[in-house]
Amino acid sequence: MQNILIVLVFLAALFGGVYWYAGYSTRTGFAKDENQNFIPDAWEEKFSWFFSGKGIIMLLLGIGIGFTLAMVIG
Ligand SMILES: [Ca+2]
Repeated sequence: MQNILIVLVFLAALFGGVYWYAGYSTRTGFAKDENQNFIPDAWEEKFSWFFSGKGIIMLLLGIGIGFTLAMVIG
């Protein structure tokens, strides 16, 4: 269970970092974002599901972390 928790926390941090970087790089003009949705256009073609599913992905990770944390603690 502890390994699952570590993986989930790692994924949440990784995804959070990617979402943050997408917003940061487009806002600063570092990445091309012609349609102004704060997702680098280069990523949008292949990973649009990853951004459109942001809410549900982070929600599921949060639930998963809460569940495994409860199992680990007690
Ligand atoms: Ca875009």
